[in-house]
Amino acid sequence: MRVFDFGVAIVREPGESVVHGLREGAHDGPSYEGVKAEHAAYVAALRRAGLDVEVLAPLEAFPDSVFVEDPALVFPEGAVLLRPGAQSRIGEAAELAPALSRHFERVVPLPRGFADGGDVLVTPEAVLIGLSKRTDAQGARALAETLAGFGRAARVVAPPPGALHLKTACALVDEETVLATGPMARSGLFDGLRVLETPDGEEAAANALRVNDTVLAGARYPRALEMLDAHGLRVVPLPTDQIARVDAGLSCMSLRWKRG
Ligand code: CIR
Repeated sequence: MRVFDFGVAIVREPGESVVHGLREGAHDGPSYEGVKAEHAAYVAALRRAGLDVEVLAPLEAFPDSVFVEDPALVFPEGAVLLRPGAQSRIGEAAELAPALSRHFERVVPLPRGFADGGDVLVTPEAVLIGLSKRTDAQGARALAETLAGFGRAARVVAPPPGALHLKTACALVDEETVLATGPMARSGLFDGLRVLETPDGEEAAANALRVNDTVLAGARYPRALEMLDAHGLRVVPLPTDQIARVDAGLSCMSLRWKRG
């Protein structure tokens, strides 16, 4: 089984409060209708890729709760309820617990520290846990220990600064290849993997998502799409203009796994 072979996904509808989602920088926020439309296109793409998608109800009290990948991690062996590093997001994990308990016998809370799922990249060789403003050393170590209990080898890494999350700046696009921004490509984190570097000005394309036989990628990055296509990948361009306004990309809007 490849690490990007998935049969099931959980997503959450955006609430109207998504317009107040966290963002760094002074640009305008997204519109609710815009995020809703991008989310709908994303869910449709997951279904076309062959996944059963469970759609959870919006949570107005949590503006960023559409980004379900940050408060939890899932593997065929079980789920981890994380402790997101942004104060406004910490309660999102408990909100996911009932849905995860319906699907998994084993749902383990992160015992200490802070860690966001966006900082976790699964490669065929290991699970990489990137330190960031959201994932501290204590949380990263605790997560590595928790994953060891699942029989998963994990490695804590220190990515170059500048990206919100590890997966803001890289994605595994096939079993041997990572798509990454320049700084991430040169970081030495991906020894043993081929690295495709995002074209200048299209760094945000690195937040792509391989799902079964397709790569979901931002439609606003034509040169990155062309590069992925030239690499022989089946690419599905999706609109990301609105979610980009709250510092998000395609990896963070779903929890995905293969039924055991
Ligand atoms: C946040 O700052 O937490 C949200 N506005 C965006 C989260 C995006 N998640 C991700 O890249 N994994």
